[in-house]
Amino acid sequence: MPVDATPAKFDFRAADSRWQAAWTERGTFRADDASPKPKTYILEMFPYPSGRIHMGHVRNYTMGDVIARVRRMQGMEVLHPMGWDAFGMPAENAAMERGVHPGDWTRSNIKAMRGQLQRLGFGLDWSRELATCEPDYYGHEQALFLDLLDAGLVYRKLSAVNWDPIDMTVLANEQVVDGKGWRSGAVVERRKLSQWFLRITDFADELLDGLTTLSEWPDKVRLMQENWIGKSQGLRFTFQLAESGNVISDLPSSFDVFTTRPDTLFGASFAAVAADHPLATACAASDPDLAQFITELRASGTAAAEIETQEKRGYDTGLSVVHPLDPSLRLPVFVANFVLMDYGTGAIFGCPAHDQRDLDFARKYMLPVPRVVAPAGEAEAPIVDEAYTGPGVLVHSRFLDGMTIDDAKRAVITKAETEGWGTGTTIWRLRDWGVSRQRYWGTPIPIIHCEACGAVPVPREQLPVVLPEDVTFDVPGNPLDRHPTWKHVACPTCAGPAVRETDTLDTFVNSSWYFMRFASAPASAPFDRAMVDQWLPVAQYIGGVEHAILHLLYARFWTRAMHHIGRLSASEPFAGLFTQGMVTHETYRSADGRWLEPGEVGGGIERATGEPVSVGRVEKMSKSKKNTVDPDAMIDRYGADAVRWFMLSDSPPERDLAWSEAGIEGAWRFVQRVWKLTERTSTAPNDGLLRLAHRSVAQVTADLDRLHFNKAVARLYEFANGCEKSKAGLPPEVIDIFLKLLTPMMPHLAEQCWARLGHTGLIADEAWPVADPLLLEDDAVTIAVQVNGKLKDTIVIPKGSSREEVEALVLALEKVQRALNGGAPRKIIVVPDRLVNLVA
Ligand code: ANZ
Ligand code: ZN
Repeated sequence: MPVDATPAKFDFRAADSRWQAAWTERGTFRADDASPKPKTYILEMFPYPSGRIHMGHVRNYTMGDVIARVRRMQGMEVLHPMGWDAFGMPAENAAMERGVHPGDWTRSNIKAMRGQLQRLGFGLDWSRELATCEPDYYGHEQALFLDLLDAGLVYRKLSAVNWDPIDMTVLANEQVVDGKGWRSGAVVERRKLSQWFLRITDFADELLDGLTTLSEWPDKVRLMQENWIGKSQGLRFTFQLAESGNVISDLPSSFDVFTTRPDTLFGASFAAVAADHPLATACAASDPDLAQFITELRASGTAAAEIETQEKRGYDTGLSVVHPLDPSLRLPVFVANFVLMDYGTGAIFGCPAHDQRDLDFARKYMLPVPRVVAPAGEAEAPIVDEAYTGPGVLVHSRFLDGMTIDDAKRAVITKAETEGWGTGTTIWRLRDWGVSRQRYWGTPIPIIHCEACGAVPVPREQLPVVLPEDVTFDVPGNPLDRHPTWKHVACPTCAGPAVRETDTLDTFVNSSWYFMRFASAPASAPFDRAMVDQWLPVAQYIGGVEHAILHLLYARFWTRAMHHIGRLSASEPFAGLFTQGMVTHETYRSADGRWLEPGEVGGGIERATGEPVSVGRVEKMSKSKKNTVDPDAMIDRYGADAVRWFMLSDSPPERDLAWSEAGIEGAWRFVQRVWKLTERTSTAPNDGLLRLAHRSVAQVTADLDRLHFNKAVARLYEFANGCEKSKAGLPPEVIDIFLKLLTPMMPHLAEQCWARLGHTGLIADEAWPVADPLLLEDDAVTIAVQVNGKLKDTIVIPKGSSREEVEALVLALEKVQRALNGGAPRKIIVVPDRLVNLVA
């Protein structure tokens, strides 16, 4: 393929499509399962096919592509696949709003977005593309669900759920915002439904311990997971109800509470149970006001985060309990809105002085606030509106007085255990994973319900259970439920009339194993163990921090569950994780307050009206604020490489990147500068440029290894500057190195220049350059070594050596040891890269 050697400008329109075609034709980025090379798996979180690619995707996939291309050039067999997280609500919303079928909507979005990704020239193995909404994916998911069922990791239980009365679906706690459905905005209700659960809590310990092995994960993500799993040590103990005048039938004689602060037991001033607690139910049977109160609590929001912010409300049952450490003390029993039924035992003792929720509650219901923990000398300091949760020793606590919090905890636990009223326990914040969704566009749960036989798994030979296509969305609710025929089947066990489960699986199930299917996709099984073992764990996973908890935890659980049932060897799915920042942009508003798109604004003026525009904050690109920039439009204007380059420049990858016209134009100019550079070849040796080239190799390689893309970009600018400054032309070795380093970031331009220089193969197939240590010596500095200000010696060390390194080297010098008479200096003054002065 000869390249015209003369055009003055890089023609990205021709080059982009030409090289994309060349890569496809040669299968350049196909991963070979049988390759003898070391294997590595680079993955970006697969997109939801919402309609169009946005800049956030471009940034995410560009980063992954750079890593994948570098690893390939470094001689590894790289798996870098792409697919579609294709089930979920938006498709059903589109169906409801616009009457399109969710399948048609999804598949046409996939087609459009695939085209967009291909225009960016990502080195992806498209032969492994998958979409979770196709039976050849979700059918295997159904098989895995049945495997987990067989292994006892799936169960069904009646459970209270957050019910969105408009979307007619169950919401996860995190989908409830201020007591309202995150999408519909409807006030969320509590309902009891039979739901399927996965036993993620069986793996709580493993999931927590496993975090310590994930050294290539951001600390913040590990911490978020740790908090989500929420292991706490505490005491579970029994409160005996005190004798009371009015006899309520069916009243239990005691109830259990859970506390993480048994040390504060003498600071208790009340006990409280959740609205759904059996004690509350029993009392409500003969107390209509309480029954009314409970109904009100159920109607209000139930997400944990929200309960934190709600006003504390309680109802005094009139009952009281006996204090376990002093039978002469009594505590009143409330039903309270801030006590959750599904945490601990659904009941607490309240210690207002040392728990903010309890304090708010105590102030409202005028309960005492005795302090029992205080820093030294503050035993009598009153608690005002802030509970004291800091360190200190126990006060006003009889046998505990003077103990530290930890000692007092142990003392109370020991006492409870010896006296038999409580036990030390570990409890977890993590709940089992409820996977039932009352939606159409998801994986059908492969279960058949029979009056006689109960819940019967669909026989494996009948998988996949395929979603019916003929469904309607004209009324809210689940179309599978009201489909005339789909759900009516014969029971696999007794052949009697039975109905299919009409709930579908949470879409997080789809994304919990897609990376396994990428690694191996036989027709007859979800994946092949030997094949998956070759690729997993993913070496580098890249995605948004919004998935730091749920997706990553579920994928980790699924991997462990698969490991547990012997389907693969890995126990963690993602060895390395990187969470990239968002792409942001200025926002604009017209004189009359409308949001304006960037394209509607020019020179501070709204193009259509000529009115001045107010420039708002720089925010995450979003459709609602109209501050998005369409990747396609930018590729049309500047070409794929300039867009890719800009996505990597300017900001560290974990930070937000502000899209700007100036930024993309700068990238565009750089493309043209590179094009010009390749015109200036020469055969004359140039030692300075050669050194620059090798230094750049060392730096860019190290930067990319650490995912410091912006630094690698800056090095390449430096490298290009150096080349331009040189009066003579560029020696072939220098320009070759430059183009190779550029390839992962600007692959089309690099290929075009490579061909222009007369090479016949692809630069993508070239080996990554290796720095020659002899040419890196520029990086050494000579340091003067003084003792008491007098020069004793000089040493040559790498530039930028740390104080510790320098000190160690200097102290080992014979001349220095002699000058110090073998003693240690009193002080060492280090002027980095210049001198060291030892004061004896
Ligand atoms: C008494 C106490 C005194 C508490 C004190 C805290 C501070 P973490 O750490 O998040 O696990 N609690 C227990 N079960 C609850 C439930 N079902 N709903 C609401 N709150 C509940 O939280 C454990 C603490 O949260 C427990 O320790 C209990 O209050 C409360 F100075 O017991 B504590
Ligand atoms: Zn049956």
